[in-house]
Amino acid sequence: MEPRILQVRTKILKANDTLARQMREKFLSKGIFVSNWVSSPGSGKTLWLELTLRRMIQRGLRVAAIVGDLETDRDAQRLQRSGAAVRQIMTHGLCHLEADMVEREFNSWELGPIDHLFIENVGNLVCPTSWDLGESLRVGLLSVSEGEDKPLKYPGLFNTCDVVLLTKMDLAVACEFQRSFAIDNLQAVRPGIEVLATSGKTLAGLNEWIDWLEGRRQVTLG
Ligand SMILES: Nc1nc2c(ncn2[C@@H]2O[C@H](COP(=O)(O)OP(=O)(O)OP(=O)(O)O)[C@@H](O)[C@H]2O)c(=O)[nH]1
Ligand SMILES: [Mg+2]
Repeated sequence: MEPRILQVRTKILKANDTLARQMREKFLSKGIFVSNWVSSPGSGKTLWLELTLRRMIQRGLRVAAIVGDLETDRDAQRLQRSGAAVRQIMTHGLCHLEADMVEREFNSWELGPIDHLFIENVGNLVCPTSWDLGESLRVGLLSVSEGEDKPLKYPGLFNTCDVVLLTKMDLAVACEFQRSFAIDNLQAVRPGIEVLATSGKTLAGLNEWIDWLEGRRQVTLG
């Protein structure tokens, strides 16, 4: 990359990091646990998030979600079916969310107290990597039809995740998915990473996931 372009890019990323740090402190001081969901397009973020929101509401937790897409508010409409407050950000060509977009949306929202704020990022295995959104947890998803090698091919993204959900496990046999190979590859790029196997169709892993996530919130907020 040309030195001048590199300088501008570094400056923009630094400004994003500074804002994201402030946002994280603000969210945590309000008792809000923020998670940023990243994965390739179609790997199951919206379906699993809708199920997560629904189940958390059933458990009496206060939840809200922001979802980013290049175009359409289709995902927001799907997530709203859970009963949660949801906002859609349309990026009109940008392949990731940035901290100031989330901040603007959050500040313009009349939202009561919440326990969890979920951010579904734009589907992409590269662009969201360097953009901190003020989250306390980064959730990666890897669906069984993508191939077990994706963590090795996109180490930048999987390396920034705290937990990875293996999604669409109901299709694992048809895709000849080798779970242990996928887990080994995830461990190679991020040793010690938590991995959970899930299906949005059979609901496999849902209760375990909700328990894990709520546990993380409680530990983080003390
Ligand atoms: N069989 C099966 N299909 C799933 C599962 N999860 C999601 N799908 C399907 O996969 C397709 C994509 O799911 P979405 O939830 O829209 O994926 P996404 O990651 O939100 O996609 P983008 O927002 O476009 O990046 C939909 O047709 C879902 O019904 C699953 O666990 N099993
Ligand atoms: Mg989606």
